[in-house]
Amino acid sequence: MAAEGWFWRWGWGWRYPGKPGLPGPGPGPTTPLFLLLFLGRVAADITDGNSEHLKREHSLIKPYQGVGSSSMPLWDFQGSTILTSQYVRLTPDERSKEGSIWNHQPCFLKDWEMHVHFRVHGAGKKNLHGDGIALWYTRDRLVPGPVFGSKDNFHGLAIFLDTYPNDESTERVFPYISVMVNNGSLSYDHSKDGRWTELAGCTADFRNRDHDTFLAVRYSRGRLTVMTDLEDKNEWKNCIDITGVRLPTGYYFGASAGTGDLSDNHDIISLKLFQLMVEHTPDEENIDWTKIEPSVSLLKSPKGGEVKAGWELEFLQNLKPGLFP
Ligand SMILES: *[C@@H]1O[C@H](CO)[C@@H](O)[C@H](O)[C@H]1NC(C)=O
Ligand SMILES: [Ca+2]
Repeated sequence: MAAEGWFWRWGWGWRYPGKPGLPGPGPGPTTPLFLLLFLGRVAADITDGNSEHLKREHSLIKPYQGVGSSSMPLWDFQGSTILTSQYVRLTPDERSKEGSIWNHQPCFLKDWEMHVHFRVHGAGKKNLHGDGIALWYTRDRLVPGPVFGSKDNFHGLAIFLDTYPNDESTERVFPYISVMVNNGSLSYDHSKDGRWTELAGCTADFRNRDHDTFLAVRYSRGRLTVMTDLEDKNEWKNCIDITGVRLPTGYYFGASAGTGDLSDNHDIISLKLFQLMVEHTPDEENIDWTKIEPSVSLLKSPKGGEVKAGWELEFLQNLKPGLFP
């Protein structure tokens, strides 16, 4: 477990991109043993926040040039979405609104990290606000629908920032962040907050904060990680970390939001996409990544029929005797 903790401190300890002057990632205060063991792999894995790894064509950054313009659009938007100089508002704090913003170009990066600067705020008191934001990496774009303002039975990845517990029997504390991978066959059950289709999730207190709130999504070598920075400390906190996720290249990034009887302002301030410098084996390089079907390999535990995420098993397998000198 120490290795795991160190890995994240090293790779994610600082939310440095976009905040000039912050120290870059450095080895955390843990044992040099792990440093030696993991340095090579980790060093290849992290984004260093360099502007050269920022992909402008997949990023949404102030001033929002090339958004919705007809000549050279980088992003398209629909529904209730409005642009100001300071933010992109997907929905206002009004009932029954839905809006989205979508990258114009498909993304062909195999390994990437998206940093999302967002705000969810409104006049509603506790549990009288909704519904939330969805972040997308999907085959289809700009199609309105019931899933946080976007279409259901989607192909690809969704990250839901759900502010309202529709399922009254839930023990979960909201706001709640969850991820879902879909090949078009699954439907998001809004009345259950997507419980049956969710792969992993965490509680995250991101609503009505008086400072900036951030989320990061990393996808690399089948590993999907979601981190949050909600406490104004410039530190990433782990929310979701699963492996066995297969996503094709050539899908679109997007963000959408919806309100119903309850509402909120759902704002995106920036979306920054970083290319991760990761090597792949020739075998991996040789397959056509655009043909990959979105899927997740969840492993049934032999005991209770309980579903075990791939990473748990992988972690156990990695604890072979002799690995640590
Ligand atoms: C799509 O996903 C469902 C459920 O996860 C699975 O049963 C089905 O085989 C998948 N279809 C394809 C074409 O991969
Ligand atoms: Ca909900």
